[in-house]
Amino acid sequence: MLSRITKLVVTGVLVVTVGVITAAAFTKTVTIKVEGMKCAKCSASVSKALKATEGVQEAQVSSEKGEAVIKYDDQKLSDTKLREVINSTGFKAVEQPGQ
Ligand SMILES: [Cu+2]
Repeated sequence: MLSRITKLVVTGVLVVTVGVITAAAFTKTVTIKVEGMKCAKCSASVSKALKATEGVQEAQVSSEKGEAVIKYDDQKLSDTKLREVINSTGFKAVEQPGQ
């Protein structure tokens, strides 16, 4: 029979493991092409809007590449919502097949 302490430790390890796996499973990274960004101020405003969105964990926006690389929580957000956020800043998220 397992001692009480062993049971507690096993339960604790399980909870942490499941938590880590769950967090990783719900994190998605997407690259969205953005039209209309001309300088660092443009990319900064897109980046700011994205980071202010609940569920966005990381946003790297480049005006030179014309794209935004976004790491987000799949449970809270969708790519459609991210495009809406980008469009709301006055720039245009380009629809890409297969995303
Ligand atoms: Cu600009």
